[in-house]
Amino acid sequence: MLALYYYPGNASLLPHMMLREIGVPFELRLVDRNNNAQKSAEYLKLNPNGRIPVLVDEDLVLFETTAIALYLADKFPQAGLAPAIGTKERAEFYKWMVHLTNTPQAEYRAWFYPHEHVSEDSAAPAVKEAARERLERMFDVISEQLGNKTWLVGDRFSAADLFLFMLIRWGRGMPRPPRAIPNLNALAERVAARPAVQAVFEKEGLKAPLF
Ligand SMILES: N[C@@H](CCC(=O)N[C@@H](CS)C(=O)NCC(=O)O)C(=O)O
Repeated sequence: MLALYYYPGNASLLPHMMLREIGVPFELRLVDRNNNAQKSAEYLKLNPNGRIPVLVDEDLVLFETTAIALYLADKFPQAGLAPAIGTKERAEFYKWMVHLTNTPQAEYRAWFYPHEHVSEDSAAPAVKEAARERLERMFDVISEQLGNKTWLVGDRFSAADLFLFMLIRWGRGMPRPPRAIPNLNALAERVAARPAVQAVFEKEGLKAPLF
């Protein structure tokens, strides 16, 4: 059976939402961040980077959220979480999955963990502030690209919308949260209303404000 190593609200949220959308049986394994379990010898055997999530599928042990998401979309094509291979929509889907992971997701690392980017702790607030400015610009661009469309890729819901939802959610404590941008707020509302996503909120114990 598939197993997902997770912590509530962490990057594991994307594969968790996908697994519930797919409707396949899977096991959830909590990585207890309160005890730094993501840095334990046992967990480092799964992901030597000590980060969440990891997906295990028999002898496959996969780290990197986006690799997990692409794998799940391919393994369960009937769930329709990615457009068909070889289509222009599939290319757009790749663009968004890669952009979301290497641009806003990576920038959030600087917002949430600014101390990782400095040698003097006193410089951390300036790093956080610069990350805030860059994140705001990134969400402005995503908003412009989304325009008045319902979903990010073509006219169909996909894993890219779940990914964007997770990133909008992570910014809920920012001075100008992504939900302050009307079309991003509307997309987040559409995603949050999905029964599979509601089931994930309940399972992970995520409470309002959800984004
Ligand atoms: N590029 C990685 C980043 C994962 C990541 O940064 N996960 C965070 C939680 S959202 C984490 O494990 N933080 C705990 C730590 O770094 O010790 C991925 O997408 O899987």
